[in-house]
Amino acid sequence: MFETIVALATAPIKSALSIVRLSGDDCFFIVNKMFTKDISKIEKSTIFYGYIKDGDIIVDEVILLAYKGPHSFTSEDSAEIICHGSPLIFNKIIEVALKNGARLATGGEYSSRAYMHGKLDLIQAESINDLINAESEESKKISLMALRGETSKLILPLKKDLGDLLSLIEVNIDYPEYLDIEIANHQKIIDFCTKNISYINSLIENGNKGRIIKDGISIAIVGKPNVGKSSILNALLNEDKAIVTNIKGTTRDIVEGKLIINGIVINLFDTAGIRESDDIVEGIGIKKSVEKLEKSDLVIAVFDSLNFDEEDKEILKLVKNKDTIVVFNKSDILENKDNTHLFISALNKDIEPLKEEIIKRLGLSKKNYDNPSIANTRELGILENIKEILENVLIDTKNELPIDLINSKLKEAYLKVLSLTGEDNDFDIAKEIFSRFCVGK
Ligand SMILES: Nc1nc2c(ncn2[C@@H]2O[C@H](COP(=O)(O)OP(=O)(O)O)[C@@H](O)[C@H]2O)c(=O)[nH]1
Ligand SMILES: [Mg+2]
Repeated sequence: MFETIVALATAPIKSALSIVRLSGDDCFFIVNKMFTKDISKIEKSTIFYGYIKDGDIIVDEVILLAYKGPHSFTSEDSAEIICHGSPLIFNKIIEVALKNGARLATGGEYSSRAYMHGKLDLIQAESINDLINAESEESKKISLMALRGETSKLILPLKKDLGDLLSLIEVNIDYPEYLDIEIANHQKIIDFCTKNISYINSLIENGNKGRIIKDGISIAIVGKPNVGKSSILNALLNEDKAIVTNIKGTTRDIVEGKLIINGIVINLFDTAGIRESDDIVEGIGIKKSVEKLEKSDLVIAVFDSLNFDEEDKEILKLVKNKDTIVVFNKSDILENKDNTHLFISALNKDIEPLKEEIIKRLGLSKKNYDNPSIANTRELGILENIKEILENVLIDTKNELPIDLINSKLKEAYLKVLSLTGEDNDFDIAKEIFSRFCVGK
């Protein structure tokens, strides 16, 4: 029994039109009580023109799209009421639906039902949220490929190989007396693991690139005071966002800016110059700089082209474990530039070499944008788990452990594979995922 749920699918603001959605077993029954036409006889989907009414009182003139399950997004009987976009009207329509037996939908409940009825797998469902939150054209592309089921297909070869191996082992264990079946020997398992660990590695590598395209990356600009960090932020953003002066310690708090290079969202963070300081406020800023540096995906470490001193060496120590681009700023005051370092001049907006280096470091080519990739953090985490299990299986197999012991680990890996798309029917996980969605989606 799927209760009929109702929610506003559009933004809760005044606009030309708004959409109120209903879905559930009693959807048509409830709609019939509040609409001037009978929608219960439709075959697949039909558009109606009519009036929403509260008893005998007309609430609004609307267009109503009715979908007979399974020909709907959720697979249930559904309706979308396109009404005039006034909060007074859409709230009233929701109120009337509630009065007639519907209940308010929770966040992501429509998508969750589509998943429960097998219309979408979890990878597709997760992509809906990603699609809504996409901040760049390329990010949208990746999420759309996932929604269309292209990404889920990447799992199929692994699932098939593992399924075949498991059933072969089962047959060997259950029917040892049969001579004409293929033997599940250690070599077969070794071959399976070698092939599929490498396949998973390629999925993870592409997934991480996809994740960068989808979610963007964070870059912290660090260095000692006055080397031109804020000027670099401004030059990259092409606006005067951070205050620039020749007074050391001008930037005290993190200044953020968003930039899109090659379709990738880059979250830039200008930080307070790192140095020994007795000033309490500046000291807090410096602490924040170091924290930001540690959390970012990539660091731009800035030095002055003319002087490199002990303080700079400290900065180099701080970034030694991070993926770092070292730049020498103020190249305009330099007579001879060699090719061994990255020279830029934020003052003259001469920062192309830095932009090129950022793109190079991201390791992205056009190819990454046009192929599906498992770019979701949850899904990537599961792939890492599966890889770990298979690596253990490989060690056990090479040590010639009994096959029935190895079998239980392979089964564990298989369950993880199913959990990628939600075929393991772990509804708690699904619930957690859908709770992050908006109401009405
Ligand atoms: N000549 C020259 N001066 C620069 C350049 N970039 C920044 N400056 C100057 O250096 C001083 C400090 O710059 P700022 O961006 O505030 O440095 P921050 O403390 O590292 O954020 C200012 O007076 C800037 O005008 C550059 O490329 N060339
Ligand atoms: Mg600054």
